[in-house]
Amino acid sequence: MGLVLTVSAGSAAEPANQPSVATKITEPEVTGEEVAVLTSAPNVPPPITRKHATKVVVNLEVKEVTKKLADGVDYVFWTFGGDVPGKFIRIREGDDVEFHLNNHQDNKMPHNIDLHAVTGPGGGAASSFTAPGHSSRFSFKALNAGLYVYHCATAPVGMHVGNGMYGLIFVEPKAGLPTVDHEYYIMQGEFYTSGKYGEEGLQSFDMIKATDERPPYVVFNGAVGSLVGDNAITAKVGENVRLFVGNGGPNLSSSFHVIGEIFDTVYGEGGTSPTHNVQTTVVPPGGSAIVEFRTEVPGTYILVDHALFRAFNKGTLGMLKVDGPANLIAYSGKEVDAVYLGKQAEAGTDAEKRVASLKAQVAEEIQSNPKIAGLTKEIQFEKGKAVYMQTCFVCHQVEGQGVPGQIPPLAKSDFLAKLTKEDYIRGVLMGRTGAIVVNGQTYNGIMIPMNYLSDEHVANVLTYVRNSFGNSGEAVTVAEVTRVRKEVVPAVPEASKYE
Ligand code: HEC
Ligand SMILES: [Cu+2]
Repeated sequence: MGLVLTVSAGSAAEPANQPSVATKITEPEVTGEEVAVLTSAPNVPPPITRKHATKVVVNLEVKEVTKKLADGVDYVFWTFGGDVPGKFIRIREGDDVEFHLNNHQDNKMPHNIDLHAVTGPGGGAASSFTAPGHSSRFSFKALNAGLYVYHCATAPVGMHVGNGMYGLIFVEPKAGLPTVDHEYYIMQGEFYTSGKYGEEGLQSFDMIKATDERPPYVVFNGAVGSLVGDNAITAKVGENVRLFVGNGGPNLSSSFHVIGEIFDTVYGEGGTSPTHNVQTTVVPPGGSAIVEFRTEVPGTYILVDHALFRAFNKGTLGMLKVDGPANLIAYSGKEVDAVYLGKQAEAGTDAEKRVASLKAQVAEEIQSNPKIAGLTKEIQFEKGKAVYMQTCFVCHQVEGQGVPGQIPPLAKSDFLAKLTKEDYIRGVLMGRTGAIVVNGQTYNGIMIPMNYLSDEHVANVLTYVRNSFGNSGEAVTVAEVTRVRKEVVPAVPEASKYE
């Protein structure tokens, strides 16, 4: 049977280790019974309108699933309900919760759950340890209102959490929260993949990177791009938006910020006292915040972890699209632009879809057709564009036009036209210095070596550059880059290798 919540029969002065008398809390106002509505991010279950406590049955299933972490990158996520973050649970202060944790029979690992909304040792963990194909039940009373994280607490705990085992449970205060037009669920977490950011294929969990706190990915809602483009959350001008923000970690604190918005209200740390007029709110691993704002100006608002390399290079970037008439009193400018967004702007628009549709075409043509070479080049081109928008555009600019007197153009560059493929590749791997003349102008700058890019990234970006901005040329293959890299990066001398 389920656990009976115990309270100490004595007063607060009672010694902590004295055995307490088990007493079932039966509050007269707990009436009725219902099954909790659970939602996947970014959706939130509807506000609770009942004015009394009830018994709430929560059925949560643990599933180990292979899903997309980024374009071309898969990962085996361990989840509460099939997605990262886990299902959003919404109950009311004073409710009696009967919790059922089901561990799907196809799973390989035992799991459990620690809900920070539970008062009691382990937050439910000890009572919910469940082997694959089994189910556990325990009960608790929602004593404190607030927004709480839940997570798996099975050893190695960091690994279970690092694989995606976290979510939010909101214990709605008795008086409820003010009514808003939209509520969304956003939860940050890092992923410690064996490969670098963007390295394609199925990635495994890297324990050393996790211990060193060096995640290749830091994302909202379990994947790069989960809140970008068609997946963006939305609102209309003049509406009130509430975000339930959590952080699963396992290691990094989030500096949660919405570019172009000020939070009118923040319930800091997921508690119940509101603060006002906040720019950035800290959400620690295992913590949360509720943020609210009214949208005044139409456009795209970017949700970030303001530790900005995470946002622009590791994936912690989402979008809120606000529709409606311009509000020239509040703001008179243009929409957030591609230069701010870089690669993410592309991910949010067409590049990803183009790659998918081109790949599908390749699969169709593969049998017989010489068109394959052309399609492969197009795929490289689209992928290379993403690399360009992340790496090269800062200097050479979005249209390859360069910066007068400082950065040479790539657009219709006569210098570029004379380079061999090897020269191109060497330029990216080793950097460039010394005076060069491009389209009649002399430039004498420094281009940093970008040898941290993978062979595939270099091949793709050069294929893109050689076929954009008025240039045309053959594709650069991965094999060519691998060969040049061997020449320019001398092999490690035998003596200095670790034994
Ligand atoms: C930090 C700024 C910076 C970044 C980032 C950068 N470049 Fe450059 N690039 C330069 C500068 C400066 C030069 C001129 C170097 C010189 O004067 O010798 C240059 C020169 C070049 C040239 C030869 C000149 C021309 O206009 O045809 C090519 C080709 C080129 N870069 C390609 C790339 C590619 C591809 C990337 C991205 C993988 C990239 N660059 C990233 C600054 C940059
Ligand atoms: Cu687990």
